Amino acid sequence: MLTFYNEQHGLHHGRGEFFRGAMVPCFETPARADAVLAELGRRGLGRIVTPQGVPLMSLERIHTPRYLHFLRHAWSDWLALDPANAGRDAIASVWPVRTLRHDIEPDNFSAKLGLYSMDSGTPLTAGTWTAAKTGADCAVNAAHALRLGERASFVLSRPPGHHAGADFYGGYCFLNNAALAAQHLLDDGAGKVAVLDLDYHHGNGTQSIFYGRADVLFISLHADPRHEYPFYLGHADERGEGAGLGYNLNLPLPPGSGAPAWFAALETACIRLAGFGADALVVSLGVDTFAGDPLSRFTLHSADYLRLGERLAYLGLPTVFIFEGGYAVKELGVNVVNVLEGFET
Ligand code: SP5
Ligand code: ZN
Repeated sequence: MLTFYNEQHGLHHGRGEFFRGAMVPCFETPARADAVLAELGRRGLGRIVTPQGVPLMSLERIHTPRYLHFLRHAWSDWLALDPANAGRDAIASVWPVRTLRHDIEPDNFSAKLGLYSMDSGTPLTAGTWTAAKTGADCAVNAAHALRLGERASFVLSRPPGHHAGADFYGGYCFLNNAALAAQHLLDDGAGKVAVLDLDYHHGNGTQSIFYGRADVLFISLHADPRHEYPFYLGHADERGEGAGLGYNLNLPLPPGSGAPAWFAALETACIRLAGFGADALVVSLGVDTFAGDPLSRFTLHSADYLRLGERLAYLGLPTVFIFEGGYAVKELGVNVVNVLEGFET
């Protein structure tokens, strides 16, 4: 297994996120990726490499030029509003809900923040663009490695990606690494690619990006959005649209679900995957399904992640693993590396 490690991930470190009207420390911290890197080293699981930078054109395969332009210039625009903003993260305070227009980008930067974001829990910081871009480099490089003959690769990066859509950020995510990897596999010659999203939260960004397409099958196992973030997407009746009808499968589970229910849903996912006949697989690997996760309410245990890796290997597909959520920092390394080790053995 080849790991593409984002050495710049620490440049994205939010000071806090809004939660029930208060600023609380960010759950999505640099310590998360550090913990996984340390465990990879302890277990000696394959080589760790640095990605080559990819052109912005590769990012435009998934994200709109307008959104990429916003993200790239966001921090300097934020500073231009008020020099004192250097000591504060950028968070939106107004959003264009139903009946308000999305087609005109406002000049006001706070209004731009609202146009391009979906929540107040995702601070944009001085190093966000650099960290996210290097993460995207990792994703495209990891996809390319499969074409060069690797059976599997792992993107060890943060911020995560699966909540980010073509032109918005949220849920701690800015650039959709899983979508970038899937698109690169197709651009490299794969005919069909499957994305399996195992994060506790529904991968609304990835779903929305591929919703109208039949060349990418999106499957997500997650907590029922009636109760959990991202709340407004991820229901079982979302099956795709147009040419993409039948190529989106959501398997929501009630909060509190444990390994038996979760692995049963995984079997449903694997059956659909087998029927699809993908040339390659992208796994959005969130381990916030862990019993000890501070944000989440599933109850998987560390040993379950070994079993998960073994089940994924049995699909027999070239696979890119992408690190997404997981906030129990102490057990994070073991849980993530257990999946990778289960896959390798
Ligand atoms: C990638 C990923 O896992 N994103 C998740 C974003 C979730 N954001 C909402 C967090 C709500 C905070 N809830 C705190 C509960 C403390 N018990
Ligand atoms: Zn999550």
